Amino acid sequence: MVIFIVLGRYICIRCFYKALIPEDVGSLSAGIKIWSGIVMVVNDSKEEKNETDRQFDRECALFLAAVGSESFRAPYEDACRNIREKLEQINDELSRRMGRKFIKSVDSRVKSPQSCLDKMVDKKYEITKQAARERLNDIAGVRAVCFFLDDVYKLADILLGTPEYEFVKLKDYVKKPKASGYQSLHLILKVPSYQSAGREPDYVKAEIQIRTQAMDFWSDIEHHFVYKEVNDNDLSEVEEEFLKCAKSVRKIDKQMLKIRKKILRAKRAQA
Ligand code: 0O2
Repeated sequence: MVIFIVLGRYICIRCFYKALIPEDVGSLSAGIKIWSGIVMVVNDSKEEKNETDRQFDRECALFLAAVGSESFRAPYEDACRNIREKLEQINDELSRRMGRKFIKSVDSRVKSPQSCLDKMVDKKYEITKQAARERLNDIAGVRAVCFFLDDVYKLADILLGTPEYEFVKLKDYVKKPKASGYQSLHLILKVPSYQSAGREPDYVKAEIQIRTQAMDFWSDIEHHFVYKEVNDNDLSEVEEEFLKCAKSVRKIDKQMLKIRKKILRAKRAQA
């Protein structure tokens, strides 16, 4: 479009100067005609763009209503509840066996409609509830925070061995942290939702993030200040600092594990 405008202006100016020469007076009106033609093309394409924007806005509004509806959200609420109950059972059982608390805390949420929409737009997915159901792994999200590094893997193994759940994907950002320094183990599972009694359960995807306290501390702060921050400022220096902290978190987690093992050995020696 910019090329059209520049070309149009050039033709008009040329025609105008040519019109100053008595034998070429027709050029001025030709120039004006060309210019008006270009203005019309530009206006038409603006109209088209506005129509595309309006269509997109309509799709988004429909999507937000669908994804915000009770019928869409209920199976995900159910899946979160199901996982929380399972984690509670695991925690009771393992804490008793280990003689220490196994899971420190559990949080869950169903992703907000706006957050679903932002992710769909970001990932250039089709803006429909069907696509959201199929492509978003974390509409139901549960976070389990453990005390020690090896607990993270122990918990993941137990969940993977739960017959009720269907395995979808495992993302190990503990072994291979993200470029930001983010560490966490993500387990994506299909979890049953018993919405209507007597019927076969519906399965929906849920993401379980398992991490240590130290990883959680880092992730919470980074999420707040960098990850979701739309910021025009250059954050590279801050990101560099976060990366350094992530390395420290890694070290601390390893040290804590060593300390726990040392204490255990000492206790056994005393017994
Ligand atoms: P929110 O608001 O926290 O929910 P996928 O479709 O699963 O292949 P996805 O979902 O982009 O791809 O997977 P990814 O990169 O594994 O991220 C899933 C979630 O992990 C994110 O969800 C964040 O919660 C968290 N996460 C990922 N990278 C980072 C990071 O660099 N820093 C922090 N603090 N958290 C991170 P959402 O939906 O992006 O955000």
